[in-house]
Amino acid sequence: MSAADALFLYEEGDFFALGKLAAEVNRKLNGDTVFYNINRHINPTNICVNQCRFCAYSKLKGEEGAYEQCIEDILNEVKEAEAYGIREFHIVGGLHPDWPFSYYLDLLESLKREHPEVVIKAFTAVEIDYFAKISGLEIPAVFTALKKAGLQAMPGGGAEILKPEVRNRICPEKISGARWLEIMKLAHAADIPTNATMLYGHIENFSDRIDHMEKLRSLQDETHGFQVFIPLAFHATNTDIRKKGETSAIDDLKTLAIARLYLDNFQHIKAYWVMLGEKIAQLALLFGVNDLDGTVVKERITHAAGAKSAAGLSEACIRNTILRARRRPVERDTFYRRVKDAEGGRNE
Ligand code: V47
Ligand code: SF4
Repeated sequence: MSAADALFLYEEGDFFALGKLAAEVNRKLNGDTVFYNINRHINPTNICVNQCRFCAYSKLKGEEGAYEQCIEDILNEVKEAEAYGIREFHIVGGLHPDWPFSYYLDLLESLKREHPEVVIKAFTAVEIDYFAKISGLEIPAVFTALKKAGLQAMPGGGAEILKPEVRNRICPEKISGARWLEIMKLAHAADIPTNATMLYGHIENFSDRIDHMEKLRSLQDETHGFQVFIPLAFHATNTDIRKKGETSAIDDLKTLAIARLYLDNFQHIKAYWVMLGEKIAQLALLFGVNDLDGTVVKERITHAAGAKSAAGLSEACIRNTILRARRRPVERDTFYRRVKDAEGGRNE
C-alpha cells in the first residue's frame, strides 16, 4: 500500500469497510487468536531531565510528586510475581539526572536473581541513548552490558512522531526520530527484539502518522526486529499541549485498521487498553487487532495524563473481553509464543 493510498483511506475511506478489510488481513495472518500477556509494569522514577510537552508523568528533582525507587523497593513491589503468574516485567522510566548506569544493571540483575523465569522487557531507545551518555559507552556496548544483566527485549516507547517538524514541537529535548530508528536498528543487530509505538492525537496530521509508519515499515524490511506496532492515544490532562477532549473512538479504530493494512511486514497490532479504554480496545478486535497487551498492574504514565481506564486488569477480565468479541484468547509470552490456549491448558 502506498502512502497516498493510506492517506486516502484516512480521509475518505468508509469506516466499516476499512474495519472489515483490516480484520480480514489480520485473520489471514493470525487466525482467530487474540493474544494477551500477564505482565507487571515497573517505573523506577518519574524524575526526568527531559520535559516533553505531552508528558504529565515526569517531574523535576525536588518537585512535588517526584519519586524514585531503590532496588529494594522494586523487589518488594514485585515479590509476589510468580504467585500471580507474571511472565514479563515491563520497565520504563524518566531519565534521572544522578543515577549511574550501574543502577540499571543492578536492577536487572536483582530482578533476574529473584525471578529467573520472568522475561525482562526494558528501556526505550531514549533511555538507551541516555545510558550511553552517562556511561561513556557506545550503544552496542550498552546493549552487551544490559543483556548480560538480564535484558531480553525492549518496549516501543519514545517513538512519538518521528517526523522532525512535529517532534521538535512536542519533545524538543528528546533524541531525534532518526536516532530512535538508529538505536532500534542496533538493538535488532544485537538480537534484541523490540516493539514500536506512535503517539497520535496531539498536533500531528494524518500525513505525519503515515510518514511515521513508513519509516517503521522501511526499517522492518531491513531488520525484521519489530514484534508489534502499538498506536498510543494521546491524553492531554496535566500536559502542556492544549487540546479539547481525547482522541475519538473513530480515530482510534481507523488508526488501528490503517496500521494493520499499511504495516504489512508487522505480524502483530496491539490495542493498548490502558489508553483506549477497555471497550474501544474490545471493538478494536473487529478492526484488525490481535493483541490486547497485558494485566499491567499499576499503570502510571497515562493515568498521570487523565486516563479513566483501570490501573490493571485481571486475566479473567481480559479473557472475557476477548471471548465476548467471539475471538480466541491465548496467553502469550514476550516473544509471542503461546503459553495458554483458549481452554486454559498450558502449552509449555
Ligand atoms: O513514549 C507519554 C507515551 C509512552 C503520554 O512496547 C503518553 O509493549 C498518551 O511506550 N498520553 C510510554 N501517551 C509507554 C509505551 C508502551 C506502553 C505499553 C506497552 C508498550 C510496549 C509500550 O507513553 C511514551 C509516550 O509515547 N505517553 N505521555 C500521554 N500524555
Ligand atoms: Fe521524560 Fe519520557 Fe516523559 Fe519525555 S516522555 S519527559 S523522556 S519520562
